[in-house]
Amino acid sequence: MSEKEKFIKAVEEKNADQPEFIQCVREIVESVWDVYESSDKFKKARVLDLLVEPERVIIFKVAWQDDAGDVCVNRGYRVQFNSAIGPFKGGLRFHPSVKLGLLKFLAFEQIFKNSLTTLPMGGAKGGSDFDPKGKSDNEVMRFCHAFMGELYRHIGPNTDVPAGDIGVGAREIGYMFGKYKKIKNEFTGVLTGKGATWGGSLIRPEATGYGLVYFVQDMLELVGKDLKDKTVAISGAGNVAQYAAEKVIQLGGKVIMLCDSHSTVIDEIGLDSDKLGHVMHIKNVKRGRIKEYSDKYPSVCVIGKNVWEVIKEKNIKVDVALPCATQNELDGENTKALIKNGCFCVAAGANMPLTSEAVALLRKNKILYGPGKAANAGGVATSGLEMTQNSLRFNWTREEVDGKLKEIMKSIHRQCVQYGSEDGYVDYVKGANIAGFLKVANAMIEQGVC
Ligand code: NDP
Ligand code: 2IT
Repeated sequence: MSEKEKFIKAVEEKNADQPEFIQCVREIVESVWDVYESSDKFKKARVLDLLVEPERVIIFKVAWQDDAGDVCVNRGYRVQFNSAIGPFKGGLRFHPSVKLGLLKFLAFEQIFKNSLTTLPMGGAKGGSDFDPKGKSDNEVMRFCHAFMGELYRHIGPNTDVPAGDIGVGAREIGYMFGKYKKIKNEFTGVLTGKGATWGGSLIRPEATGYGLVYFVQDMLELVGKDLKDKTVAISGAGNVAQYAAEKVIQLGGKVIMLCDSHSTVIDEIGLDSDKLGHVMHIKNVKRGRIKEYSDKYPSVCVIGKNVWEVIKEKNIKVDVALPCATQNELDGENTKALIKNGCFCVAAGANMPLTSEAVALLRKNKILYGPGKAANAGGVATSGLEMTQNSLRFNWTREEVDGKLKEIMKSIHRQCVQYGSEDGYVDYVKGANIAGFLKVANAMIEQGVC
């Protein structure tokens, strides 16, 4: 067995019940191994062994009462993975599937993503198995207050700055910020994704989706293509999917599919801003299901499967695919169908939305593929810009933040090209992993064994 396989096997044995974490570690180790092995400095410092162990994991009880007065108990987590290049930074996820292994993968991925942004942020992730679906605003508030009633001890504007992720949006950030401020008696930039009138950055709500599409533009430009009149399939109907769709439409692309965890809508004419406004109303205001889209636009087709299954079953032609829902949503079989149907670019709005088999197929077929740590880094990058504005006690305009976001996405793209170009094909997986790794590994070594 090679040294690399021995290393991966040891990680597997130590984290046997954490498949997503192992999947993510394997991908990064496969990419950086040659760089690691050829460096005495990295090997002597055992930098990879140090990297795969989180600095700290916090697990806590969250007790709260529902509207009927019944006691509810959830589990809260914060994985503070690596702070070599800045304070811990990363989102909070509220979803019934949340457990330690899932958050370890997300926090590990975040280390390299944050490194790519060019900003000084370490990697973290947290959340709870709490399900906000079907809960009243008051129940969500009581849960968020109880969650922050413990988390506040472990975070701070110079220590760890959480933000949103699946199930955590502006409403939840507001409740958590209110509780932190009350307990600590201080108004600081301890969370990002705050409301625009109380410390939030303009463009942060849009940033992940917009940044994803800016990254796609950069990928396409390099091969002499653009988004105009291209057919685009987007999975998800939440924060990332909505603003990815908005930017694609602004750039003249045709968004024909969106989905949520229950069904996919196919709108062959393509969404426009009115239709997207309706999706935002259904998902953000009514907190309903995407299938309600057909109540107003009856000509669309609704199918109770995800976007990628639907493309395979109905042989739908798409040029660009943007998975923006969740991890491992796009598997090998559905990727084969995408390729067969002419897709030439896939970029991940979600974190690790492709299975390992799906990624391998895209790379083998030399399809442009932007992995999440590069393509969706615009969200956390703009969180970094929110932290800067909070420190300056100043707010930039929409145009200023959007301009900086575009520049950051270009810089990430350049780093991927620098480290991932091979025989005229840019392997963005390899490029992103090596560029992200080098900065963090060097910082760890410069700080000594600690
Ligand atoms: P939201 O909660 O706003 O939306 C998530 C969307 O994905 C919803 O439409 C949800 O469906 C759907 N979804 C969630 N889980 C599943 C599932 N198991 N199967 C099918 N559909 C599912 O989250 P975000 O848009 O913020 O996050 C989406 C992805 O993007 C995640 O992977 C997240 O980690 C990643 N990401 C988010 C960033 C951010 O700034 N928010 C930054 C970078 C990455 P339903 O509506 O039915 O719940
Ligand atoms: O996965 C991610 O990058 C996020 N959920 C955003 C994290 C952040 O701190 O803005």
